[in-house]
Amino acid sequence: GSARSNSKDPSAQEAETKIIVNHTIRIWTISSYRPSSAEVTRAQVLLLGPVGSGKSSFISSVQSVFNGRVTNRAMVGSSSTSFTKKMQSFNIHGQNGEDPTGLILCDMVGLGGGEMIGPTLHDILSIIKGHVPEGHKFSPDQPVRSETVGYVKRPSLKDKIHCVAFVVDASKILTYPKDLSTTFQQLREHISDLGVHQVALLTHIDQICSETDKDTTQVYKSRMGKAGALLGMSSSYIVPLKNYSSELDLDVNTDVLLLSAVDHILQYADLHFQDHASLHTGPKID
Ligand SMILES: Nc1nc2c(ncn2[C@@H]2O[C@H](COP(=O)(O)OP(=O)(O)O)[C@@H](O)[C@H]2O)c(=O)[nH]1
Ligand SMILES: [Mg+2]
Repeated sequence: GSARSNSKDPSAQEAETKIIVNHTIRIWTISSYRPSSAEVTRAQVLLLGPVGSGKSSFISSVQSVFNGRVTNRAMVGSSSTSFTKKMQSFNIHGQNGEDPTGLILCDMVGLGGGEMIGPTLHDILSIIKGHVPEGHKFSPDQPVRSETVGYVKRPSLKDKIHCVAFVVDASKILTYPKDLSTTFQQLREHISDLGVHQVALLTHIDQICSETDKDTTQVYKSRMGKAGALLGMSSSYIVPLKNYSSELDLDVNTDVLLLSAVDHILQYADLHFQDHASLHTGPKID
């Protein structure tokens, strides 16, 4: 409120204004994002990570930022139901739900690790290549094949995944099963072979902050390092964030991190479009 802002020193108030202005600009920039390829109208991003890492919450949270209010989607927390066995794409909409942004986030069943059965490497790669139809139900004993209902035989750029975002929970980074790291590295190798760039989202950072009253920055730095090791990724590809989980109102600091994540994702999706364009048209001779 204004009463509180009045008691602040001018520099703090200036900083706060700066955050709000940046926030507005960022929402506007992302809302008006369009892929740099004429072949596609939206960047399709696949979220991959263990059950409970916050994939569905991320989609819901990003949607909330653009809606201007917290919207909770039913898909959050539905860990072992059939809901998560399907692939679902969510078009992120602008304020008032009108203009869709140039971003589609794809949610799917969580990766295995331990005794959980997740999607197979084959099925994940089929999605990325654009063969899998929307709403396809994954089943470990029925791999995606050309006989699969709705199978896309000759996928074009618009059917494919343009960027992969790995999602890991910062509060569980020390206790994830060891074979999860192997799964990630294997996935990364194959996805890189397809020419698709990858980033990572480190969720639940609000929980690691409450774990200790001591030096939070130290804990935070160490978790970023651990996430990098788990994924075999440099920390410059990892964005820390907190999803909206139980709060009723938006918070500008939470929004800022969520928007950074989206910005980061779009940057790497666009890199894919640029790579793709130069592959097909070659250098311009002028
Ligand atoms: N505190 C906190 N809880 C989160 C965060 N992200 C997700 N959650 C909660 O973690 C649980 C699992 O999240 P969900 O999005 O369903 O994970 P998914 O299985 O990867 O789709 C839910 O209860 C969420 O409310 C976060 O950043 N912070
Ligand atoms: Mg989910």
